[in-house]
Amino acid sequence: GRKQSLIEDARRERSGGSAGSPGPSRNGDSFVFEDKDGMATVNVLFTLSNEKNAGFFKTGKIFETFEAKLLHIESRPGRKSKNSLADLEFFMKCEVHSSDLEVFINSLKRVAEDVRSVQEEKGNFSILNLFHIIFLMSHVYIPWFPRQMKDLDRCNMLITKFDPDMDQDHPGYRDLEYRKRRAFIAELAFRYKQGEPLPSVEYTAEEVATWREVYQKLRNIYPSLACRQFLDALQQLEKECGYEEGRIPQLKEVSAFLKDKTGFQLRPVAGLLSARDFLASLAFRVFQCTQYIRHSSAPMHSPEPDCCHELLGHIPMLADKEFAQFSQEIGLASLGASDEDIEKLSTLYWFTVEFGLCKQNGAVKAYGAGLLSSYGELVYALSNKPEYRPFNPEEMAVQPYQDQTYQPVYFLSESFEDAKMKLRRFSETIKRPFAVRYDPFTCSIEVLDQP
Ligand code: HBI
Ligand code: NLE
Ligand code: FE
Repeated sequence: GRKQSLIEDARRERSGGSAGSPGPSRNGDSFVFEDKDGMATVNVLFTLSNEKNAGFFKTGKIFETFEAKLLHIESRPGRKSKNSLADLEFFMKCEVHSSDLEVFINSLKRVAEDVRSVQEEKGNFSILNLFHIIFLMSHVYIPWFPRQMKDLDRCNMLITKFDPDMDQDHPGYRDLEYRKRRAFIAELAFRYKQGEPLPSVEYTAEEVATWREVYQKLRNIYPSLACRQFLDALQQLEKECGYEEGRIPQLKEVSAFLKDKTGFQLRPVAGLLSARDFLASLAFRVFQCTQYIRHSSAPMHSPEPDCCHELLGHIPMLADKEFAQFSQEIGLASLGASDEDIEKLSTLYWFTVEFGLCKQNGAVKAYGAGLLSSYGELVYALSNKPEYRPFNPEEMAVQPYQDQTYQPVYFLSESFEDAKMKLRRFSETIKRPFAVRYDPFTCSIEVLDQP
């Protein structure tokens, strides 16, 4: 039955026949049962030997990475030894994306011995002790990460820090009107699905007045304190994108502007996101933007992001090619990283993208968005009060930071080029059992076997 049709299929394929049609086929060395929707079911058989006992952990990682669905698992003592768990032969039936199949099998070959894909396997297999599997797998958990742009709809884990409904110190805590407004704007973000047109907000006169105050004060000091890339982009935004003190720009128009400049695009977010979700979207050149504005009683500094911070701090910098690439690289390094490494990357992000300083023509200038959107901290950071340290990712990644008020220490880079190079070198030290690459044609992440 099945075997016969497999042989027939292989023959047909060789003569250039029914390639791609559903049903069993041979893909390289693998026997595959292809589904219609790009998924393939494959039976793999492999041995994990004594010395490579850690192989089982790694096998689990590979399954996680490729989002392989385990449909069936059995084990039996391996051929070499008959007595221990350490030398086991496994039989697994699993479902993977057809396009990943080859890399999937190759990855298994790196951690296991005698990897074969078989049509069916009979023998004295037994179902492996479930607790044993759970125990082994629990050591190798690779966090889920988005692989396609639409997966960003799942990157929505909010942090309740600085929330006006929860935090008694928030300037809006006692202002029910403000909290209602925040809830309304948050709802727009909750409903948003990737690819939809960005929601517009009709800002009230009070909100525009806050924007005006922030814009005017900052606009005056930018020429002497902001870096060249920022000033260039701001000028373009004022000319081409309606940036002015009398009106809060809409995400929709700003996103279109950025798309043309660096391919970055925006999506609305309800508030502070988990570092993992926030960084992951950068891998796709997607920037998650809040749309509400800070409370009118504290325009010169806010510990949380708001539209002043996004529009004045981040957007001009994201219009710079060099900086856009720098941001995406932090994002790519974060995909599937351990919690520990996410913490390091988000600290790096903090001291660069948010609070970075750089030298330009012998003077110190700001490129960090957290500085460029806070009049109070921008003036402070470029005064002689804070401490400056040279750009050094190893040191920056573990430097404790301040997220309530001004930073006690800032890191000063020689240039963006230099920062990018050092960051790239640092991300190479972050170990993952796979590599990732962004495919700009499909806007998706390719997971690659480590070279
Ligand atoms: N969430 N919405 C939003 N905006 C940010 O700028 C932001 C975030 N979450 C985490 C974060 N920034 C940084 O502190 C880094 O941890 C990535
Ligand atoms: N402190 C910044 C501001 O007031 O605009 C916001 C920082 C968000 C991380
Ligand atoms: Fe920010």
